Amino acid sequence: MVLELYLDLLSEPCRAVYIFAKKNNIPFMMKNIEMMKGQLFSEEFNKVNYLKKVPVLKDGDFILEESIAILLYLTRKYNTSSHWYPPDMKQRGRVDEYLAWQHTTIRASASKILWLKVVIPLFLGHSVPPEKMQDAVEDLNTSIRKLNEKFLQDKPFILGTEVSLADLVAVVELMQVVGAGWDIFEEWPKLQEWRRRIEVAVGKELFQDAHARILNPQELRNISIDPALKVQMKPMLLKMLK
Ligand SMILES: N[C@@H](CCC(=O)N[C@@H](CS)C(=O)NCC(=O)O)C(=O)O
Repeated sequence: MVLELYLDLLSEPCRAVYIFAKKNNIPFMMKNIEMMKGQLFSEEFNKVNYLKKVPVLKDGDFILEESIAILLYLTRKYNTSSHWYPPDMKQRGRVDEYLAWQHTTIRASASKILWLKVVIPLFLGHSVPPEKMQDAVEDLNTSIRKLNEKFLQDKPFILGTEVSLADLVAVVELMQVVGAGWDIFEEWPKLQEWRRRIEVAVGKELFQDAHARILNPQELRNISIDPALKVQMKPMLLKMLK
C-alpha cells in the first residue's frame, strides 16, 4: 500500500515533508488538505488526525503526526542519503539540536509574521496593531541572529558542506516570512546565499513547486475562508492580539 501524506503546502512543515519525499524519490500519494477551507476538521481527515494539524503520514495502518517525526521516519524507512541525517553521532546530534531548537524560535516567530500580516487580517477583516507586529519582528530577528551565529556560522550548510534536514526545516520556515510579503533574505545576505545553496541542493524546480502557493500574494490574500472556521478561530485570534 502506497504511503499517504496529508499536506497543505501553505504550511511550512508540510513543505519540508513534501520536498524531502520528492527529492528522495519516495513514492507517496498526496492527500491535499486545505486548512483555510476547514478541511482539517473533515470527517475523513479526522480519522487520521488526532492533533488536528498537518502534516500527517499514513503508512498502511500506521499513522504518524508531527513533521519532525515524519521526516525522521522517512529517513529510516527509505534509508535516504546519509547527508540528510548523518549516522555520525556528533553530526546527528547537531541536526537534532537544530530540530529541537527551531519549534519555539524560527518556526514560531516566522509563522507569527505570516499570521499577523496575512492570516489574521483575512479572518478578522482588519490589520493588527503595529506594536504586535513590532514584537514579532524583534522575536524573528533574535531567532535569525541565533540561526546565523550558532548554527550556520560561515559554513555553506548547518553541518558544513552538505545539506541536512536542519537546513531544509529552517529554510521552509523562513519562506513563510517571504510569503507574508517581507523578503527577509534581502536583509541577511549570508542567509540569502545559504537559501540559494539549499534550492540548488534540492532542485530549483522542486523548491519553486513546493513554494508556488505561499509565494503567490494574489492567491494568499484572496483565499476564501470557510465561514464556520472563521467563527471557530475568532476567539483564539483575538486572544493572540491581546
Ligand atoms: N509541530 C507540528 C506543527 C504542525 C502545525 O502547526 N501545522 C499547522 C499548519 S503549519 C496546522 O495544521 N495548523 C492548523 C491549526 O492549528 O488549526 C509539526 O511540526 O508538524
